[in-house]
Amino acid sequence: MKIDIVTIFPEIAEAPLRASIMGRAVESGAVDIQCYNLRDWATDKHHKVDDIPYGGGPGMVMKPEPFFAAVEDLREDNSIVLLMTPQGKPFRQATAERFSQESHLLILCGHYEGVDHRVVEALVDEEVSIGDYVLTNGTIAAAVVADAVIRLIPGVLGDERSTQEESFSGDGDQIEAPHYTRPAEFRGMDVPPVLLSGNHAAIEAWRKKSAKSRTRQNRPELFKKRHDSDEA
Ligand code: J9T
Repeated sequence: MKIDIVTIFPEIAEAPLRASIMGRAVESGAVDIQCYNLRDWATDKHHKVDDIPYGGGPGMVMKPEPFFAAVEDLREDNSIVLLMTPQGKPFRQATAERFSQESHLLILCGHYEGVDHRVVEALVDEEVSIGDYVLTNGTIAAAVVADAVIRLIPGVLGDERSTQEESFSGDGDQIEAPHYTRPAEFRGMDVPPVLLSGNHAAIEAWRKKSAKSRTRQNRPELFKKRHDSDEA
């Protein structure tokens, strides 16, 4: 898979994508990631990428020309063009799964003030938001999408089972049970004895019950959705 990120801050996207699991995914050839500077497609002397808004109001709007030139250079036959924006559709685990099946993601990063809407209308396949908050720039959001997608590419994680059994995957809509590792007792806090019992059925039952109560506690809206429709 190939992921291209177009941003005015390529250095913000580079660092997280070159380290740890994503760095290894790049080195192994499972994914090819390139970060491009949008200013390289600005044709004026000052490499200007924004301008004042038509209709007035505060702040600046990102100009269409550099985005059009960048996409025309980087787009391929099978590309999906994404724009990171707080006005986008919510990015979920199911979205990451869908994107992980694509051969080329071309991710455009906006600025918090906005992007000329002709970019959205003419170039963008999907506007994507990583949550209901505003960032200074979409670059960190692009790195979030790249991370969530890359770890789903077969072979990138050692243990494929870990992506199938985790929060939000499969029948999803529930968060995971708590995890523990050694030591069994730490500062007077014990690991739940069932996890040391070797009784796999009892461990499974404990995990189900804990997942349910943690979902109720931390994600009441997910809990309600799941338990309105079935009695799991
Ligand atoms: C400027 O971009 C953002 O602020 C942004 C992008 C994607 N998702 C968000 N929630 C915010």
